[in-house]
Amino acid sequence: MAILPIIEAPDPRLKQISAPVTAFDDALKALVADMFETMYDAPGIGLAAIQVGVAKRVLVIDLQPDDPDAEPVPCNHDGHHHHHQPTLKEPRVFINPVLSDPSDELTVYSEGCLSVPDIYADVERPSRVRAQWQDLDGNHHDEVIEGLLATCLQHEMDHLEGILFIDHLSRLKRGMALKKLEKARRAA
Ligand code: GNR
Ligand code: NI
Repeated sequence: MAILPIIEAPDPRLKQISAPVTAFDDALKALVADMFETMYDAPGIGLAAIQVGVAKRVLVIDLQPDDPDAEPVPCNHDGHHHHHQPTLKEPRVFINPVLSDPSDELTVYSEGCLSVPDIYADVERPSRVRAQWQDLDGNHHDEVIEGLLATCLQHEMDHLEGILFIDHLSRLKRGMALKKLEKARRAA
């Protein structure tokens, strides 16, 4: 297991189109394990393989990365005892994902990206999509996905096509984001 370096914009590797996975072997399992470790360390809720320099159609997502600073939640019926209840990890792997049947309904979410650090901007995407994908054993899955998972999955799918969330912004806003990124990099 290893935490891998995350590639940042405007690195041209992020514009590559990723290739389908054909071998569901130990190397793929090792890549996915490293991607989870890298994503939890960052921390982020999703990661595409190209963000660690591997141009393969592999995504990992966990909307509930165990957060030690999570808000305490009331867990007794009387509501008086509030104690810390860590969120449970919910790791999901999507290999060779295909999205279809986008809903007409759209959802706006203030997105961020580990490859575009410290930049956040509203992006509008279909609220629901049909997703078909394979798991680590090559088994096929088919589900309608909604909510934050739909937003995140569409963000990750874009990475497989060489698209970043800032590519959905107006030229002006994208220019401002890239300038801010360049400035932060010069200061670092
Ligand atoms: O950690 C992440 N948060 C996020 C927030 C809103 C929409 C998408 C994301 S994915 C992002 C991690 C990342 O860059 N994945 O490619
Ligand atoms: Ni991203």
